[in-house]
Amino acid sequence: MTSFNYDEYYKNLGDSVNKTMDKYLTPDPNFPELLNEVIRYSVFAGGKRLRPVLLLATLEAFGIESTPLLPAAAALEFLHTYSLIHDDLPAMDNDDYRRGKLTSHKRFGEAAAILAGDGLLALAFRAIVDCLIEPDLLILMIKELAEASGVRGMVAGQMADMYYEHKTVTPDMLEFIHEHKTAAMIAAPLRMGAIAASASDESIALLTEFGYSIGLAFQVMDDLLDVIGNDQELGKRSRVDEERGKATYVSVYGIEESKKLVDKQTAHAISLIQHVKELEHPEYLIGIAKYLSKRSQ
Ligand code: GRG
Repeated sequence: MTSFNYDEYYKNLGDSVNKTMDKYLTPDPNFPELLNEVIRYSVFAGGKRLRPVLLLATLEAFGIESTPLLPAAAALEFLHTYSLIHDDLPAMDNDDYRRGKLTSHKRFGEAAAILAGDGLLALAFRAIVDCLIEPDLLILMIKELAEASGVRGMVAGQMADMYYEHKTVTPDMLEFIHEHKTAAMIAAPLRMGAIAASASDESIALLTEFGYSIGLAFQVMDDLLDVIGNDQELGKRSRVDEERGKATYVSVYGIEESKKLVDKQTAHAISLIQHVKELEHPEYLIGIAKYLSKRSQ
């Protein structure tokens, strides 16, 4: 018997997401070419596709065909890309590079980058409507996406992150920032997948906690990679964080405690998955949790 190849499985899911996004971004001669160019530059700059892959893997873990929900997967990545473009702007993190390439505003100018981000945010909600699923479930999925990305989710986390710059940050504040800025958008695909699968409230709650746990582990790992990663760009970002007076898990807890926190959150997440009764393939989600705790980029 051949063993299941996780890398190939996740890569195939990511490829399907790329193809779906490509369809939504076909150039249209009736609209400004620059807008599509900035958007395509940012979307296809080499992201990991974590959020859409989490959605598709959740659906398949429940034994559900994921293809009809590819527009929701694309929506998650469109939204994520908008957040990165805006996060890099001079008014926010003022970064020159992302994923080893010039940031959108450095390459195309600030106005074009702002508009590309705005366009992607709207495109996310346009795309998700194309999911082939019962309308009452789709409405709940759209609500999840809006909540996770909006004023009670990512935008609130980003605001708190800016507000606490150059201030003394307690562990509780740090948790608030990252629970909202990063983890909410990682828990969202799990909740959306569970909703699409008509999972029980108990299972949705377990998957939500799984999402927040791997989301926090992901953020701690991100802070660790800034300090101990090989990538020059990542190293540069950590200096920028320091200059801007941003608290990170490493600055609050230190390297060794941060590594322990990643392992603790990952182990907790994996222990929760065992209790989600309806899952046919819990290993798809356990595999992602393990991959994230060992990632090098
Ligand atoms: C502008 C409203 C608004 C929000 C921005 C996502 C975000 C909020 C800021 C990004 C800052 C940052 C580097 C956070 C650390 C965790 C994180 C979200 C990393 C980027 O996500 P990855 O690693 O990116 O999934 P790729 O490049 O793989 O898509």
